[in-house]
Amino acid sequence: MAVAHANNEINTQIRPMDRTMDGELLLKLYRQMMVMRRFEEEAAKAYTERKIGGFLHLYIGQEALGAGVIAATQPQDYIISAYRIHAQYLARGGTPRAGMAELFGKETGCAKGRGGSMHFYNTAQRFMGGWGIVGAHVPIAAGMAYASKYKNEDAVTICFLCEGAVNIGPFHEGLCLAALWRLPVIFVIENNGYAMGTPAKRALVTEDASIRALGYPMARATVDGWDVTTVYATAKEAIDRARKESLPMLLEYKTYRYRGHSMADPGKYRTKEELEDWKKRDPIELAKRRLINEYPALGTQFDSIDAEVEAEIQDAVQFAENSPEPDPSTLTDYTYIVD
Ligand SMILES: Cc1ncc(C[n+]2csc(CCOP(=O)(O)OP(=O)(O)O)c2C)c(N)n1
Repeated sequence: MAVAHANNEINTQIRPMDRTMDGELLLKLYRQMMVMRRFEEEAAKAYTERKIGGFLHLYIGQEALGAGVIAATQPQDYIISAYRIHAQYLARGGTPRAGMAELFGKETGCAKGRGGSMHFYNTAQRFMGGWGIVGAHVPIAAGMAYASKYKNEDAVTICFLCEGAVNIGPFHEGLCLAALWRLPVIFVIENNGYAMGTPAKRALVTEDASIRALGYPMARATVDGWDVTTVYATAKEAIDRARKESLPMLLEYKTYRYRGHSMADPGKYRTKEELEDWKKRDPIELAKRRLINEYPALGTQFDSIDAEVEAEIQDAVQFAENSPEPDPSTLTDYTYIVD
């Protein structure tokens, strides 16, 4: 992947690249993607049993992005995201227990049961949420990167957003500030093809949302987002460069969500064939095939990993079920009034 900044060549396509990945890391990412998927499948089940209220947006199908990008970060880096965030939270070291308890609205949740599906937090690991207003977190990401730069911290901010955000005003405000002040921030567009029921091709004007970077200008790339090794390699290159040169980038991955926009959406705006076609690129199956073919010695561990993941997720559900509700007397804690 070639990246460039103002006054340099700005790449328009991703070139073939070395996707070799350490086998142990690939196995770790396979496990992580399994945790993400089983976590959300159980969440969907609990939602239909009315154990979870509010909205529930699932990431199923997109797992290679959360896993691959976050694996390329360092502990001092910041992550901020929109509302389809369970998987990213898990990739950043959040536990299935605290995540599931948050969905169940319990005191033991990662936002003490106050946030729910869209507002997972884990500030200890610099996972800064969880934002429901489309595009509104983009300038916040620029602010976080500004703070790191101001404090001479060696941190890069990763801002996940989806393609529906790239027509929103704050997206452009955030990118403008990031380019103007040369901030170490990677805006990661998870282009899953739809903003609710609106296909990207009916809203974006261009096929690649990363084209929006040209107006500032900043480096950009559009990459296939279903092979975790590709995602990791491209994200690592982008993040390393942002850290070294203190520069922003707009990095788009093409992906697909298998489920509707939220649990309330049956997804009738797309055909079964389209969905089945994408499932052939399933990121977890792809990682498994790569492990079997490229690391046969490691590829024998799937059964025990899958059983371990299953136990971890069932434990998380039990933990959430058994945890206490927030005490009503704490209703106004963590809220504030501006006079
Ligand atoms: C400013 C704003 N406008 C409208 C909404 C309602 N809304 C919630 S999600 C969504 C679609 C966003 O699509 P996209 O950014 O592509 O994310 P995806 O759901 O595909 O991950 C809209 C319009 C909102 N939350 N914020």
